[in-house]
Amino acid sequence: MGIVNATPDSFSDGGRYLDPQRAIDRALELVRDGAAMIDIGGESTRPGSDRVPPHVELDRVLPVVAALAERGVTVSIDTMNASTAAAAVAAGARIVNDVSGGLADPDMLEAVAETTADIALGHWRGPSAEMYARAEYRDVARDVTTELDERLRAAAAAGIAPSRVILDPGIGFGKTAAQNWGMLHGIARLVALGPRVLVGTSRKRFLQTVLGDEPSEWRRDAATAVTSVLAAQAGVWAVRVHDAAATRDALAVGEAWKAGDAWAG
Ligand code: PMM
Repeated sequence: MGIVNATPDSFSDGGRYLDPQRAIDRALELVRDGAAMIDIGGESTRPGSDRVPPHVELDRVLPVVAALAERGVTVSIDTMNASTAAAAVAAGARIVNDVSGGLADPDMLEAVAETTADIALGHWRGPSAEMYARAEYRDVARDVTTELDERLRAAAAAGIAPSRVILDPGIGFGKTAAQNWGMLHGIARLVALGPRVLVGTSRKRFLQTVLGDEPSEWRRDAATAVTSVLAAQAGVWAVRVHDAAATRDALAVGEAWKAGDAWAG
């Protein structure tokens, strides 16, 4: 899943793709680089960021969603607003990606239930401005899996079958760097729950645990590509990345390594 943030302030690509034509061009480039789908966002969720009004978010994303859907691209809409989700699906989006797992907007699950779109439910313990205050876990992989199971049940109660649900552990959301690594280490527990799993590590701050302070974009993309391979090996369905080419190459290397047993004596 390739990322295009049509925002002025996202963590990594903020300001680059606010202009719809630039966002569309970037998305098509990601598809050429091997992305199977494109996630479009119009509201930054970086730690400490404030919410934007839904009409501002919608104005940013709708022309991009419509243009890409028209070209046959599988589009995911990254939003916590039911009204934005519904409008984006009407314009051709196939996945609603809600990092709050349907908790930020009480109308979200019902709005998606009325469509045929899939929904990605992220693990979330509150708005970005205050999320680190809630970063307490006894066993992060177990606790996140339990909380996402509750969101899966809430979706089912609203009329969204589990086959339409994708679960995301919310790397960087309400978790310290150590907790993010603990979550990735235990990702198989979430995979075992059943629904497809999506993981987003791309260029995130916790990678500095291994990269050190102020790593270049190139080094963050290389580290992300490694997480993509390890996620795939753990049974994860998709990874959300800024650099589709690096992840595509890394996944191909992982596949070749696995296929190598055909040549072993
Ligand atoms: N992370 C961000 C935004 N949207 N969606 C999903 N499903 N999973 C994520 O981990 C996730 C997301 C924040 O990162 P960005 O500012 O680089 O887009």
